[in-house]
Amino acid sequence: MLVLLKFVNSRWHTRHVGLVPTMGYLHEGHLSLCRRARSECAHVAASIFVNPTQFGPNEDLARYPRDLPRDLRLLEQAGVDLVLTPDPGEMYPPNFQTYVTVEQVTQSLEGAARPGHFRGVATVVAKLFNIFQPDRAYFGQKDAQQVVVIKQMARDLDWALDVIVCPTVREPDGLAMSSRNIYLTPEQRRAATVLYRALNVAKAIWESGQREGEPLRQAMRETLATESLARPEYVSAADPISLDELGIARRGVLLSMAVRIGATRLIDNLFWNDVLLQERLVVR
Ligand code: PAJ
Repeated sequence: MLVLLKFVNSRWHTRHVGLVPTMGYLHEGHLSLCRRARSECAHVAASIFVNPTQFGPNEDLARYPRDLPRDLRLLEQAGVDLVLTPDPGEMYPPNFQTYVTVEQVTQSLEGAARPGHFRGVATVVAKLFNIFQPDRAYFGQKDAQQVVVIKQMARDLDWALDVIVCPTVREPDGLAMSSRNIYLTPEQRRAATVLYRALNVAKAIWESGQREGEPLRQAMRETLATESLARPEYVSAADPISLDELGIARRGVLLSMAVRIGATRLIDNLFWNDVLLQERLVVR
């Protein structure tokens, strides 16, 4: 039992430190998180670290885009006070051997497609939470499962911080901003708009009252099939809390997909919430 006799620490009732973890090569999506943190926190820290433990052996770790001078300029303009840009050897020194595994919500979707990915994400985010001791940490809805995993971890491991989820920032044609969009040729870039189109077709069906998962998945598959350059890896209409594929929706839906366009793997999602969801995937 913990008995609170008096408030001895002002951090218990004010919001001081905001943290925005990133892998750099920043775009408006990242910067929207920084601006949000700036508007809510006395101090704003960001990290730029292409985290090797969250990449699989055949993924794009070596060629992940990097531009530190530009990133630092953008972060300064967005009002960030402090940036951590560690080397891999500083985050994972020789003999490093402790990892964080979040069990159930990492089994499906990105977790199934990218084994070990969320172990790497949870481990590095845990380290960043310990290094910065933030009161608020900012993440994008673009990586919806990542948010669910981090919220689960923060709850399970008793971090007294708020995980704030910010809306996905999109290009004018709907493509979700991503550091990986730079890989796309002009033709692939045009084809990539099919992800958001497919999500919106399913959204319209949901809004017409459809609450079964399969017709929503089918509508997304059919729309993706109209684009010959798009190779879907998965298409999902899942329960937004358990992330299990939906039979019939009871508490909203998370529509998501991973699609290869050429060699580039893109993800996107939309979701609808109800009262229960406020707990898990709040986008304010
Ligand atoms: P990264 O892909 O660089 O993204 C950093 C943060 O920016 C994440 O919270 C992500 O969801 C958010 N973000 C990316 N694109 C966005 C968009 N279009 N709109 C809004 N937010 C967007 O996600 C990671 O890095 C890493 O996994 C990390 C959490 C830093 C751990 O290594």
